Amino acid sequence: MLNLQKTELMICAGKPEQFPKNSVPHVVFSGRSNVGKSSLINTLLNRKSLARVSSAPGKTVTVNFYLIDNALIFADLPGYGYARRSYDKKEDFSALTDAYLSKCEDIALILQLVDLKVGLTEYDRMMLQWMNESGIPFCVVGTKADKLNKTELKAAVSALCSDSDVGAAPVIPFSSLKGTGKDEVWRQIKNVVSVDI
Ligand SMILES: Nc1nc2c(ncn2[C@@H]2O[C@H](COP(=O)(O)OP(=O)(O)OP(=O)(O)O)[C@@H](O)[C@H]2O)c(=O)[nH]1
Ligand SMILES: [Mg+2]
Repeated sequence: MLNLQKTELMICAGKPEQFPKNSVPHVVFSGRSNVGKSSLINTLLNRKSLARVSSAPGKTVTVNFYLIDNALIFADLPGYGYARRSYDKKEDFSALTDAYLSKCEDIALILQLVDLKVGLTEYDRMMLQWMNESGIPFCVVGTKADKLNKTELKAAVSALCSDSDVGAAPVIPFSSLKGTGKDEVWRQIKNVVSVDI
């Protein structure tokens, strides 16, 4: 059994040399700034504030690696698409993400987070197309489900399910406020990672 209590922040990597190389499977959290990546990590690990949740978007500017019970890594990517960031810096951040995604051989699953109220952005589509080509398993996690009523939620989820860039990937509605979707996200992780969770 994976002991979620035994989770530590390994490193906030600002350059590729700092990426961990310990052959532990990685689950990657990708999505635009403010979509809820850090909140999802906290919810999955039953923590209030392990991953820093930002009041202002664009706070996570490093790839943050969390090691869970020496058996699994959660990689919190810098949020993309934050308009107020300067052009140069934005380029830097995507270079860091690119280096990680293209070089890391331990990525077992990517969770692509999409705000259910916002839907797919241009950057989300770029990520989805890259993931489809890479062959790395991925799921779409629709965040902030608590902000939509039943009808809106159904429409938002079915729009994602029928999107050609999403393809056959699972779509999981999620709310960190209510805990909705938490078990389903863990189920998807268990599907691809051969550790006893
Ligand atoms: N209503 C609601 N708000 C949420 C939910 N998840 C996150 N938020 C809020 O959205 C904001 C951003 O959440 P974060 O988890 O920091 O988002 P992030 O994707 O890590 O952002 P960056 O690190 O800037 O890329 C915070 O104010 C959260 O409280 C959710 O499920 N429901
Ligand atoms: Mg964050």
